[in-house]
Amino acid sequence: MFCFQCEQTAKGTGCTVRGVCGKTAETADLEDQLTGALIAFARVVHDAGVERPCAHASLPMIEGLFTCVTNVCFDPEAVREIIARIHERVEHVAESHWLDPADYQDFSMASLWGAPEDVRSLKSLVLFGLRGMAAYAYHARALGYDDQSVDDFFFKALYETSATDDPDKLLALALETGQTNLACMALLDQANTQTYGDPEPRQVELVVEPGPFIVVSGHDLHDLSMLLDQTDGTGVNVYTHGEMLPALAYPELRRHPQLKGNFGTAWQNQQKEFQDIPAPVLFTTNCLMPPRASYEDRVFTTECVAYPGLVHIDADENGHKDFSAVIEKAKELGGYPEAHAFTGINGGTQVTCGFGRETVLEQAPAIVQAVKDGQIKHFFLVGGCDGAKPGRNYFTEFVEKTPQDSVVLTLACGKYRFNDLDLGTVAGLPRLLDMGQCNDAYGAVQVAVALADAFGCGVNDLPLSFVISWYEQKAVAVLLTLLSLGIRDIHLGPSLPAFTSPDVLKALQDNFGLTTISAVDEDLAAMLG
Ligand code: FSO
Ligand code: SF4
Repeated sequence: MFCFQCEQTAKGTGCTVRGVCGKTAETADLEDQLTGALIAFARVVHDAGVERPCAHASLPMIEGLFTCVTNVCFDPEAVREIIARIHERVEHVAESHWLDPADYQDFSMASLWGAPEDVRSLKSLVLFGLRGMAAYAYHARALGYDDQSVDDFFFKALYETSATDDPDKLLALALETGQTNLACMALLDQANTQTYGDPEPRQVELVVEPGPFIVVSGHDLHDLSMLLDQTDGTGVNVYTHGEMLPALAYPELRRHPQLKGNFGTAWQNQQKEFQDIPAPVLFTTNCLMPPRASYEDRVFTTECVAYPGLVHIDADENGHKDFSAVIEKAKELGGYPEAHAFTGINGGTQVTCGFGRETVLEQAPAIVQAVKDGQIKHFFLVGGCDGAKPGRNYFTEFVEKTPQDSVVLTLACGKYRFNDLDLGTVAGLPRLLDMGQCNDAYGAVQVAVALADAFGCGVNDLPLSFVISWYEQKAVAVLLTLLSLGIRDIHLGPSLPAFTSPDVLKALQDNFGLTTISAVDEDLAAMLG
């Protein structure tokens, strides 16, 4: 096996024996085969002259890419099943366009991993960005939203990665991936807010009430919504975990009184947080870690998430999922006999969420005035993934040290490093504004653009600094989006991706001022200077 797509990759260079994430060599090799099949699929669609692949083609393409995201699928059988579906599609397209299916064998990923360093680096940037974007496209589609230009791009970009080794073309393709991901995140924003309303700010006490409950993790609001419909009136409460926390702010989800609050923190703490939990856990997406024996009988998966031996809940032909096994498990386990209070990473007893795009934009005139009056001097976007490796305390320290006359926007699971801190208020606003999940980077971009418009300048001229923590491929997609918008001087941490070759890194530094985090005080001084 060879895999170097995430931040925790072995020795900072690549997992070759078994994934640090727990992925076996068998599954990793199958995911390579799946990716090779997807490239062959893109090639046959290209050669057949199909300009607009329909939903029968786009859905398996999106599922195939999403399956390969870190901490999604650990189950070789699940990967084999999707490979078989892709092979069927390849044959179907070839035969219906008088092409020979034999010309569309799985592309060899070994040839990509063994390619000259810069080619491998640029192609990886594109491929991993596509995997991240596929997750967002998948969630939007679950709510009935799709965008043909996004769907087309998966095919076009995968085809291009097999057709060219030209570094300039590949760098342009990486930026186009970022641009398309902005459209994809806009689509998901539209899907979420049109279906569940605009998030509204809310304080969440870190307490689990007595009685049976279910913990829901991952990013998929549609799955949570179906579970809420099915738990109505059952006496079973529902708590979010990790990236599902922002769901607590959507009015249409909140109308279910059993959606009580949040349990636990970010994904990498799940093995500790779930070991004694008297409740089942439903994983709607990444980040799943190999479950310990102490709680594996309580973990359920759905969608592309799969792990051998865990109960997987599939949708029926109408898209309906039957969560009764999860609800029964909750009743059987019974929950805590008394209220169970816990704290965030820093000992805090509550967190605030729901500062989505609309809420922050409504405040824009007041924010602009506060900047003009000198009450707010700087904005920081401190967002991205959390992770297990050391070095991530940087983000806690960074936020703690941001000056009182600054605002910190945050999103994605990295916020658990500091979302229980009380940073106080500035100009009547909380200083820490949680904008939502990683895909809500779209909202943060809209806020930045609105501020730039209000001040008649570009985003890079604003007193705004980006401090991004990355772990997996959705963060790669978001980073490419920010770069495609020309946003400069992003600080990325805790380390740079193993898949950026020295030349590619130099190009990103020269063109965008991309840099890695160093010491908090130095970085802050540079940003405020
Ligand atoms: Fe985190 Fe995992 Fe949302 Fe990622 S839960 S690390 S960028 O999947 O997707 O932020
Ligand atoms: Fe290694 Fe990350 Fe790949 Fe898992 S996803 S095999 S940890 S590089």
